[in-house]
Amino acid sequence: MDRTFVLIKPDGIQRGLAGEVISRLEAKGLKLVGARFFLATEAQVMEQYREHIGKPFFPHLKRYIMSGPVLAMVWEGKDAVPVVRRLVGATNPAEAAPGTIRGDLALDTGRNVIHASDSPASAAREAAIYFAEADLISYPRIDEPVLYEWVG
Ligand code: IDP
Ligand code: MG
Repeated sequence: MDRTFVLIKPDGIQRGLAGEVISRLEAKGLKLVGARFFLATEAQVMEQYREHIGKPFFPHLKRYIMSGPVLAMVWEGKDAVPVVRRLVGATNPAEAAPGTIRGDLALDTGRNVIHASDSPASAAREAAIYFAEADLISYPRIDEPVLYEWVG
């Protein structure tokens, strides 16, 4: 089964959208396997967004992600990485499709509620910034026999 890394950014927490975001991922059938609520450190943000270091928006991005508590999670399911990226929507919420998290819940690229990994390799690297392997819990969800054609 595939895993992806998701982080509800400080604007999502401040706006009380954590429950809405979690509900959407749960309702899709994805399984929560790890969660932590905390203030991200500069080192963590630099590692999470290392491909953006040096870009003009990076200082703003770093300040934004460190501006308040975040909720980091790992979600598991078939094709979890591309499925969650599609649920999240385009980086610029003004262009994100209606029905997506950013398309429905945000307006500004610099305040777009949620991060989700863009590849399985990124997901593994990003999850390891915030979670030890022992923090991620493998367990059956009771709906799996009906959620997947090949189970049961
Ligand atoms: P993604 O979050 O959809 O993967 P990335 O291009 O990886 O988008 O950018 C990471 C994050 O950096 C974005 O989600 C957004 O918060 C911020 N960001 C990206 N481009 C801009 C920009 O042009 N202005 C302000 N913030 C930006
Ligand atoms: Mg990205």
